[in-house]
Amino acid sequence: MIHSLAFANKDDLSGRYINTGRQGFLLAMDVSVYSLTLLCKHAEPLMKGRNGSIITLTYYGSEKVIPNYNVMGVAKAALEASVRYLAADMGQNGIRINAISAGVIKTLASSGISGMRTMLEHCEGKSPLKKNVTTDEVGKTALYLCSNLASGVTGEIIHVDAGYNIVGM
Ligand code: 0WE
Repeated sequence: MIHSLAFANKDDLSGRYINTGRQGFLLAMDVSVYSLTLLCKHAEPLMKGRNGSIITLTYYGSEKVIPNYNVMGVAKAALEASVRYLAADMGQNGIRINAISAGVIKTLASSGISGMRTMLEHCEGKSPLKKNVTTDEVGKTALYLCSNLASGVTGEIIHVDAGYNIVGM
């Protein structure tokens, strides 16, 4: 099962995080975090004893402050913690769950986010592999996590970001 779902109000993805209202906060957490827990609850009986694999998508804004990512950064931190607790719950049924922390990717959806071009150029220059990752590269890691090659991997956050997250300066 692939959980690839997130939402925050556009107003909550700019300016100061401190101004996030309760409704916007709860909406982002509900759609972006709780949805995974609820999907897992319903998937568990279907996957039980069948080597199930669950994947969710996250982003570096959960670990470090990325300008304007704001409430989504807080939601992704909660999502990553959820992956660990869900892994502990579902391990007994042979179900694995992991997150892919993807680098910034140029897509139709991301072109609507202001400052995206600057972020893509920054990541390309700073990452060890000196490039932006592609949806294909994220897909290949998803295939690995779904496959028997990852039979010993659960509760993990795997970065697919050309190494961007390891660089300090
Ligand atoms: O997780 C995301 C995108 C999440 C997202 C994007 C939108 C835009 C349109 C959630 N909700 C909405 N709601 C909308 O109305 N990313 C990792 C991509 C992303 O989004 C950003 C980023 C990056 C990177 C927003 C601000 C700053 C950086």
